[in-house]
Amino acid sequence: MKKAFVTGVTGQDGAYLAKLLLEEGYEVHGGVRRISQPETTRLDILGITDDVTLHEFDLTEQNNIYRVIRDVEMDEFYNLAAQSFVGASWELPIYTADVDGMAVVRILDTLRTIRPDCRFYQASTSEMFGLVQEVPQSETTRLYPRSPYGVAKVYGHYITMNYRESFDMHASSGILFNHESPLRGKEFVTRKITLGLAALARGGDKPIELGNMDAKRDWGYAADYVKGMWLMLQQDKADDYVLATGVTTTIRDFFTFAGEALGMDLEWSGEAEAETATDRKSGKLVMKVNPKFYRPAEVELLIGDPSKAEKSLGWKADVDIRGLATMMAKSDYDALA
Ligand code: NAP
Ligand code: F7E
Repeated sequence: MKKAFVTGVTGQDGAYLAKLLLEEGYEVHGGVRRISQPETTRLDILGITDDVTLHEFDLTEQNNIYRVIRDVEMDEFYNLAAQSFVGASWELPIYTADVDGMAVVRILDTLRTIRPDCRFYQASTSEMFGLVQEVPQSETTRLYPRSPYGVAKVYGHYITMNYRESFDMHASSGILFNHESPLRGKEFVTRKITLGLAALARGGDKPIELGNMDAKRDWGYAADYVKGMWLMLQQDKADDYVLATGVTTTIRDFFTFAGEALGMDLEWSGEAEAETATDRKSGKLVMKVNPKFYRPAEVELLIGDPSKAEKSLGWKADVDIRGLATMMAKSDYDALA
């Protein structure tokens, strides 16, 4: 039986990946950091909490990383843990650099020293493309990060390549475009929208306050994307791969699709800070812009070219943007029953 270790196992991707690995017959171990109240909600929702062996694990602590790698003796190591919220990274730039950047070399160097044959996956991101230098973005597109988060992830990405090339380690990076699900954190825009719309559809009257409505993202479904991570580590040779849908959508259009899934008929008016959305059916104001959610530097357009992953891994995103918005909106609506 193969043994896998997943950092960030309590996060969105960690939970879906743990479920997939269990289905594939792995013994699954996961890292959780010490918090005042242990939080396994996502594993509970997927019904796998008792099937995953949890270890106290913090990316900032070198000797803790060393001991976990020594004791678990894993065959595959998936590094999904991170300070993953771009918006917070301007307030926490040094912490984000440590957790999303430096921690990657802590893990790689420990693996190199005591477990060199373990396969390694690094959670790289489309945020590294930032101010995009090419459309669509692929594995060879020049990086131009626009946030402390993106900059830290560039380090994690390049050090993964460097350890692969320097020490012949099986270390791969998945350059994943945005992927969402009913388990998505509440601060990310898709979930913030579907939670807010569900509350409005259930009789609430609080409009959702958002920032830049014109930003475009290539959004897929998280459960599809963790399959791609696993496939990367099943290849004979390690490499880097973009996972994306190849379709880009504005925040406004995602909002419209989610509203339609809950039976709303939205009327958009105004521009920039004066933009609003009203539901014609109920007459309720459902969205207004609050500049507090603008970012110091924005990533305006992301659209990925997943052809390498499709060809080499046989991977494909199955859920389209309407399917995703509908799944998330209905899940949040049902949870309020
Ligand atoms: P998430 O839901 O925010 O999960 C992040 C996980 O990291 C949580 O389990 C969190 O633990 C853990 N963590 C944070 N700081 C830690 C630390 N110092 N030590 C140990 N664990 C720590 O993120 P996600 O959406 O699943 O994303 C997974 C990975 O993919 C992240 O690296 C993210 O940057 C990257 N990524 C995500 C996307 C996307 O669209 N979702 C796209 C590209 C790349 P707590 O539960 O205690 O907070
Ligand atoms: O923002 C705009 C915001 O926070 C998306 C992470 O998983 O994907 C994620 O990062 C867009 C941005 O995700 C609000 O300005 C407008 O343009 O949902 P988000 P993100 O920044 O794209 C990448 C690939 C990762 O790697 C990250 O870990 O939506 N936006 N109004 C807003 N965003 C938020 N959060 N809240 C708003 O009110």
